[in-house]
Amino acid sequence: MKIDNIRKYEFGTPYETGAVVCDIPKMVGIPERFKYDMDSQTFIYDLHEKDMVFGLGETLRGINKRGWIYVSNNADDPSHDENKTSLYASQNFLIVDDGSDCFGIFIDNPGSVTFDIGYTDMNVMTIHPEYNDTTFYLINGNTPAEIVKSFRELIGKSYVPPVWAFGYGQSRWGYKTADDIREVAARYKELGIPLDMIYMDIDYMQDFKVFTINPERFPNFPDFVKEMKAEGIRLVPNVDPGVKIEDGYDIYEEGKEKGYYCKKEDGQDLVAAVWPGKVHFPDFLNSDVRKWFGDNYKVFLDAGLEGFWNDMNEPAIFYSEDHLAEVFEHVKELEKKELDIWGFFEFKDVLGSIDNNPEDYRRFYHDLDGRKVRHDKVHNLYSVNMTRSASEAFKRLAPDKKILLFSRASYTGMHRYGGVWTGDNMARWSHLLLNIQMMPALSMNGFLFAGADIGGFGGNTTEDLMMRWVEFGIFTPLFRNHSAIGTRDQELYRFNRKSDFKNLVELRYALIPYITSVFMNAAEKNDMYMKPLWFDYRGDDRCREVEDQLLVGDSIMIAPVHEQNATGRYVYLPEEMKLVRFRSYDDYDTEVLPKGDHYIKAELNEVLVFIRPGRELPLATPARHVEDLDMNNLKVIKF
Ligand code: MIG
Repeated sequence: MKIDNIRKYEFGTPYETGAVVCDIPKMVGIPERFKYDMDSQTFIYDLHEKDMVFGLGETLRGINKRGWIYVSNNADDPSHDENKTSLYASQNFLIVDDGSDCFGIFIDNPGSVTFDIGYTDMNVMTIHPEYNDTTFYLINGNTPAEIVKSFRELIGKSYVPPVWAFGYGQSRWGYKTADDIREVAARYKELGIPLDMIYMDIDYMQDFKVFTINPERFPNFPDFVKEMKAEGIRLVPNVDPGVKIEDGYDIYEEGKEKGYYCKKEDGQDLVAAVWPGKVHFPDFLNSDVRKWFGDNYKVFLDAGLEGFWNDMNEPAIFYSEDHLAEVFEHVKELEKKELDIWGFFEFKDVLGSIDNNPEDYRRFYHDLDGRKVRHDKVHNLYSVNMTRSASEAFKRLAPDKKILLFSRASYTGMHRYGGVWTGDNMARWSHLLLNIQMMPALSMNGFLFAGADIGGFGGNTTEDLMMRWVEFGIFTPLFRNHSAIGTRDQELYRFNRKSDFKNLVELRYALIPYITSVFMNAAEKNDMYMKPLWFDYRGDDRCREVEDQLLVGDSIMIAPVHEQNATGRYVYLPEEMKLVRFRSYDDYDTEVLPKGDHYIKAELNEVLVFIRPGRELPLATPARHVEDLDMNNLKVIKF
């Protein structure tokens, strides 16, 4: 394929990241529109007064990224505060648009890349890769939508999950035994709340060893998988990359013998610690290692499992053996001195440096099929290749099956192998808004199958936050309630307004024909699943500032309520639309509203959907499982 509106420029010696699937001829010189500062190896663009910046996938702040600094450097950081610069993902595609002139750029560099988008100077965007080795793609087009399409052609088609993965999933860190899971299934069944998946977190493993199942907690595991499937529920386990160092553990020993782990400068395998205790990291950047790790999924596939979530693949490091030794040395020195106040802060900083330490990511190497590379230079590719390893294994081991697969960390290119969830958010209203604002940027970057932990992962949720979050989650392709061990229980049956929750989840199931058709269309035609209003109403300056309403496909707009105690909200209509205020799939009222600003009531159990002129919204009759939906017998609400 040749895409003639894309210009490609190379700096240094770029790595084969696998992000791009098309051959684009190389240009010489500096990318059009940009200045380049040789000394600091920085690309500079003067922002126009009206420029908006869209993209960068799973990042903090709003839909318009202007006014902050973002660092693509996959990080396991559970505090997603506004002042942070890195999350779990690095998706280096963005669009600059002033309303008449627009262009896109994709920075293909798997090391750390800093995007200063009007942070240092409100009128300047600078892009600075830590290591020079970069392929810079400049994408021209008449509209943001056109540019997205070209970019997506460049990076290849998005992952499509099995249809049941569009159902509702219940997850929680802390379901320890088969009986815990049976209980969850039974409670949902009792209330008649639809449910397609129950996720298994790390507690199912034997001593947190990858590809093991604790036989006491889960006796006769394949039978249990069958039993649950007969109930219409698929079990989806968490998979972590680190392999526990333990003599006699077959996977550890095989990887050791074959030299499949990431090595330090001196050739020794890196020793890091994660959940299993001390582990080695498989070198997923090597094709033999990918095949080996992937083949291990056979035990899960044989047990009847059809879905997986890849966690901790930034990779997260609780500590490395080497750095921990340094920390103890440092602490011993401090102990000898009498701590003055600066000594005290030094002491605190030393302890704070133990996990996810930048130095540790410079301590080990990959064998990129013959090219030895220090980890930090290709850091963001680790998750891609872990997910690729699974995806390629599924093609070999279960060629006729669609497998659900999504990952925590990501980089461009991983969208071909799996989806993403957005990691450890908190039970905060601001994180519901963040979820809304991340979704269109994920779509732009090809991550169509995406979603957040509904209700919030960390902290204690509340019934109203959960309900509002479900009301947004019913529109996200991945619709999963997940929370951390130690937090308040948040399965929907834990709350008082059980019938409202049931109505909302049923509404999701009624919407599945629409959701899956928008999804498939986006996957096949390289379109977006969720879009900012601006993308379809570019002439309308009022849409520049709409940060909490989204278009889902071409037929509807949503305006989720994301504020505590609100019984309505302001909504901007860029044209006349038909409001459908849902209380359940068959209990709603409708009203045609003119273009403009409106205050619209939405009680705690009500969902606002707006149908665009000439469009229609199909609704199925809900069922307890996706596969029981009658997709041919649909009711439609037309406008
Ligand atoms: O260090 O497996 O983001 O979803 O529940 C925490 C336990 C490890 C992080 C994941 C989260 C999961 C948790 N994991």
